[in-house]
Amino acid sequence: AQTPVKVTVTGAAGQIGYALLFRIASGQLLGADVPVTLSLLEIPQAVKAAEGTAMELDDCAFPLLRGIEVTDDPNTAFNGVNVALLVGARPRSKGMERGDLLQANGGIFGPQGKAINDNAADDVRVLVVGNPANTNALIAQQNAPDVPAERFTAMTRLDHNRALSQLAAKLQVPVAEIKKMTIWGNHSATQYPDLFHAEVGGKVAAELVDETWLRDTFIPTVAKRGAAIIEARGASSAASAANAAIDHVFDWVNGTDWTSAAIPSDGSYGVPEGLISSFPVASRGGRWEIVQGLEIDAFSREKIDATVAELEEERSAVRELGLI
Ligand code: NAX
Repeated sequence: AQTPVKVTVTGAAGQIGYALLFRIASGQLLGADVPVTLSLLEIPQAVKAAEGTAMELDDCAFPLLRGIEVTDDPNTAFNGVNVALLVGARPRSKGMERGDLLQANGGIFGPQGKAINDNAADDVRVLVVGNPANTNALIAQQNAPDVPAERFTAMTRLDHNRALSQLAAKLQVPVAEIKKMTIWGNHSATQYPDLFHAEVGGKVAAELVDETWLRDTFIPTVAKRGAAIIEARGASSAASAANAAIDHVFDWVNGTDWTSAAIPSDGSYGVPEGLISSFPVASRGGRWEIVQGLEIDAFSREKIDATVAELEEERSAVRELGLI
C-alpha cells in the first residue's frame, strides 16, 4: 500500500480551512488514489475549533484519510510534511500601516519557514495563501535555507480562475475553451491579468474584446474581485480560494501545460531574480517552469513593471524590518 502523503494546513479553523480540508481528505488535492494524513495547525485559541473540524472529518469516513492531527506547534505540524498549505495569516486591522502588517506576518511566516526547514520531508512543497501571499512566501522561503527555493510558491490561481470566468462570460464561451490565461506579478490590486497571450478557439483573446473593456472593465474586475465578494457576501472569498489552492497543488504534482502561479523569479521577463511573482507557468516532472519566449508589448510591459515594482517595495520593506 502507498505511504500516505502528509498535508499540513495552517489556519485550519478559519473559513478557507473549512472549505479546504474536506476536499483534501476526499482525494481532490493529489488524486483519487493517494492516501493522505492531515495536520491542522492553529493558534492556541483556535485549537478547539480545529478539533471540531477534525471530528467532522472523522465523521465523513473518507477512505483516503489515514490520520488527523491538531496542534499549535509548528514543529509538530511540519514534521515530515510533504505538502504545506500556509493559509493562516494576520489580516490588516483598522489603522494598521503596511509595515505593521508585514511585521505581524513576519512573526508568523518566519517561524513557520524555519519549522519547515527543520522538519519537512525532502520533497516538501509549500503554497502560501495567507496575505500578503507573495511576500509571506518570500519570508518563509528565506527562513528555510535548506529547502530548495523553488518549493515556495504563492497563490494567484484564484485570480487566474476569476480571469477565465470573466472572459468566458464576456465571450459567451465555456471556460474550457480558454487557453493560456496569465496573471502576472503580485496577488494584489496591482496584478496584471493578461489577455494578449490568452487564446479562445485559437484566436488571441485581446483581439476578441474591445480595448476599453479589456482596460477599464476586465482588468479592474479581476483585480478587485476579492473586495466585490466581501461587499456581497459580508465575508472574504473562502470556497473559491480553497478551490484555487486545490487546483494549484494538483497541477504542481500532476502536471499542466499552462496556468498561473507565483514562483521565485529566475529573472525571466525582467522580473528581478528571487522575487516570488506570478508568471505563466507549466508543470513538468513535479516542477514549475516559467513559460518562455512570450512577446511583451508596451501595454503589458507597463502593467508587469508596476506590479513587480510593488513586490520589490515589499521585499525592501521586509528586508528593512530584518524579516529576511
Ligand atoms: P480566517 O480569519 O477565517 O482564518 C484564518 C485562521 O488562521 C484563523 O483561524 C486564525 O486563528 C489562523 N491563524 C492565525 N495565525 C496563525 C498562525 N500563526 N498559525 C496557524 N494559524 C493561524 O481567514 P480566511 O478567510 O480563512 O483567509 C486566510 C488567508 O487567506 C487571509 O490572509 C486572506 O487574506 C487570504 N486569502 C488569500 C487569497 C489568495 O488568493 N491568495 C484569496 C482568499 C483570501 O483572502
